[in-house]
Amino acid sequence: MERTFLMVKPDGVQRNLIGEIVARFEKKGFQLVGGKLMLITRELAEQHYGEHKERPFFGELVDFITSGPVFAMVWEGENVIATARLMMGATNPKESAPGTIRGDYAVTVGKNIIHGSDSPESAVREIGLFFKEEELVSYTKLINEWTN
Ligand code: FUP
Repeated sequence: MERTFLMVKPDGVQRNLIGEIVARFEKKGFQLVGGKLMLITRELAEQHYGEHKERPFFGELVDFITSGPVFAMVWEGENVIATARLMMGATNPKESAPGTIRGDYAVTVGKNIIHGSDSPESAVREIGLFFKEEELVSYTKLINEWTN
């Protein structure tokens, strides 16, 4: 079953959106297999956002993501990587549709509430950066017979 890494960023935690975001993915029919509230070190932030190292906003991005607690999660389900990206909305909230998480709750690209892996390769890399294998729990839910 496909897995993705999702994270409520410091702005989402401060704005009390953890529950709302978890609820959206649960109600959609995806399954939470790992989750924790944590502080990100600068080292982890620089690894996580390594692909943006040369971008002008890299420093601000690292400052922001390390500025307060985040809620890191692993979710499982059919096509969860692409579907979670759709549910998040476009990176820039100026372009994210109403009904998406960023479309409903975010205004600026710098503070856009949620991160989600953008490909199967990123998902594996990011899950490995944030979680140990023993922190992830696979289990069967009977309700999946109604959604899958
Ligand atoms: P996403 O995968 O949607 O999180 O978007 P990106 O990987 O392109 O960008 C990662 C983060 O960098 C975004 F969440 C916000 C930040 N960013 C900026 O601050 N300015 C930009 O111009 C682009 C991205």
